[in-house]
Amino acid sequence: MKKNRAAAARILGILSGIVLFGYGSALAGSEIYAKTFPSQQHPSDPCYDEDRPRRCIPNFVNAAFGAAVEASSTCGSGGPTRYCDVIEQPGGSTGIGQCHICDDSTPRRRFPASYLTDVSNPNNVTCWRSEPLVTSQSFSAPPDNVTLTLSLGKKYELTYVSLQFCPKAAKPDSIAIYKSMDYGKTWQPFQFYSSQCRRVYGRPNRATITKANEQEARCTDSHRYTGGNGLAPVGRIAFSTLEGRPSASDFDNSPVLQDWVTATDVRVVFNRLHMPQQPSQEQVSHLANNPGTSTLAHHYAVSDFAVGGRCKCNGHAARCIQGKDGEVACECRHNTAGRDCERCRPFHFDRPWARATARDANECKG
Ligand SMILES: [Ca+2]
Repeated sequence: MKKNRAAAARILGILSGIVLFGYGSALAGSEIYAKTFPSQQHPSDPCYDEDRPRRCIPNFVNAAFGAAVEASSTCGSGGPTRYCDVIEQPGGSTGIGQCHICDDSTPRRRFPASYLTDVSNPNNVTCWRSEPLVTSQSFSAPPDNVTLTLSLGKKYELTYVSLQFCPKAAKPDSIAIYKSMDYGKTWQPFQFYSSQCRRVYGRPNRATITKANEQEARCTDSHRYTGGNGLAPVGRIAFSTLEGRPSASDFDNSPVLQDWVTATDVRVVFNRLHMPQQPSQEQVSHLANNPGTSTLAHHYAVSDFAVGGRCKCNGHAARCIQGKDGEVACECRHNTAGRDCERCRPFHFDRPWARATARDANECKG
């Protein structure tokens, strides 16, 4: 019934066009048709409110989900390797638990980087593990760099970056997060974690962010207090990109922060598993009885690497789609064009391009 009524109305509209303007050109008729039935022009398009353009944004997603991560080190990738669990002991100290074998050629003993971005199921935690590390006994020892690189294949505006560490594994002391805005050509610091910010990264601990330095990475030791101390067996770090940045409440009008949250790639560098410290009497005797096992417990193990955000379309698209060339791009509206709808379509330069805001879609006009 509804359909019939709509069809009848459409015919009436066309007729009224003809009646009003006589037997004008087909173009004039179609223009009137479009104006008479604006909702028919963009049926259920979130980028338009009837005929009025309005800001539209893609859904919030975990952009890392299912994406490929490149790990600089993976336990068992070069053949069977022994590693050991870290266990929490009464009193808060940690010790060495059971030892196991990782081996990339045996399904149950594999810990590939793909386990960082697979389905997160609390009943079946899948972990990536690095090769066991050589422990450093001094502050001046070289850092035990292990790197994870995630390529999103498209510009995103990120809200958070989080890492969930595996049960029965050490939680790293010093972690650096970098981002790229040009598909991995250049990188810039995003966030640092360390119990010794000044010493490891040359930055103050928990520095205050002002309007003058909103695009600067901070260093914090806060990760030490979420889930225990630096060697806690379970833990998570979550970096909120806008937290503590003054213009976050006025994001629409802050090109600095719009730039700050933009990334095509995210890189995590585990710089130090833990700072050298005085081992407990118990650990000393354990090491004496089990030579070599201490080193095997020193590895990085992460069960989930998540990156929350939205495909970046500058308010001019409601979704991103994969083109025939395999590239993901925004489905641009408002007469915009480009992978991120970052410019006006040809012949639509009557007003300069601008990002859509809540108030104004800033449609390009021809
Ligand atoms: Ca996993």
